[in-house]
Amino acid sequence: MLKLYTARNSICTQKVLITLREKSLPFEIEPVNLFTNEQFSPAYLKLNPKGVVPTLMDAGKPVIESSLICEYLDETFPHPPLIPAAPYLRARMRLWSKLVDEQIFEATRELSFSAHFRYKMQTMTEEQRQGRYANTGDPAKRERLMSTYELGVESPYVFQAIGHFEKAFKSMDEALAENGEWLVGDAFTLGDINMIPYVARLDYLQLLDVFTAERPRVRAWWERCAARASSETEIGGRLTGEEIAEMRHYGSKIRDAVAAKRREYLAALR
Ligand SMILES: N[C@@H](CCC(=O)N[C@@H](CS)C(=O)NCC(=O)O)C(=O)O
Repeated sequence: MLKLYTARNSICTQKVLITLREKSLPFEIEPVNLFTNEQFSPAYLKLNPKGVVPTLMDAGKPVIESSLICEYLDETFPHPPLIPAAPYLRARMRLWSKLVDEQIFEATRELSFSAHFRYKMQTMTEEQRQGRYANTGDPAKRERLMSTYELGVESPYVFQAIGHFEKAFKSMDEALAENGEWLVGDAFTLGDINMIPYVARLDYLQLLDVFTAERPRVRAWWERCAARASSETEIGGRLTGEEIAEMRHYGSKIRDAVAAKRREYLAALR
């Protein structure tokens, strides 16, 4: 049986969960609590040396990095296919996972931390909080975490996040203008799955329409994706009412600031 190490409400894991569900694969969940630093336990670091979730275990072997896990699942369990057959479309599909891995994951993390997780981090002991910063082993990540914890929406990383999302939504709008319903070719693929959790998070934080109010094609794409059984079950279906209410509550508080920073970002473009 496949086993998935994950934390509650982990955006990176959600794309893996959707992929598993689209393929009707049975799996079991092994919970990792990021707020007590379980991701840095020696046993977990052996499986995932980066100290992050998700990790998929297949026949006792770890597969890490959510985009790679999704591709691994598609190659191992090819039906229904979620990677296009044509090499050109595969390359187009991978542009979306590259975008997420290079920019959109961090953009979402920074928005979530500045809105919401910084308050959860206040419930950690000072020792746990310092442990989380120190254990990342990556000075750039540590700097980003500390900045969003301390400055919230005023962190410069939030401004960068807004710029990254603005560019991503522009690219999505262009892809949908060309393809119609989905981001790559004429079928639902890992291209769509890669973007779903990050758009869902903005939606829960009440920040999505800041970027999509004037992008009806993207809104229609999101409605199609959100209505899929895999997204409903694996994102909303795994959250408690309290978790959803918290995201809405804290996200709404930074909404005006995010909209103002987006206007500032757009005004600086020539
Ligand atoms: N590129 C990795 C990122 C994984 C990642 O950062 N996961 C987050 C949860 S969504 C995590 O485990 N964070 C724990 C930490 O940073 O301490 C992937 O896509 O698998």
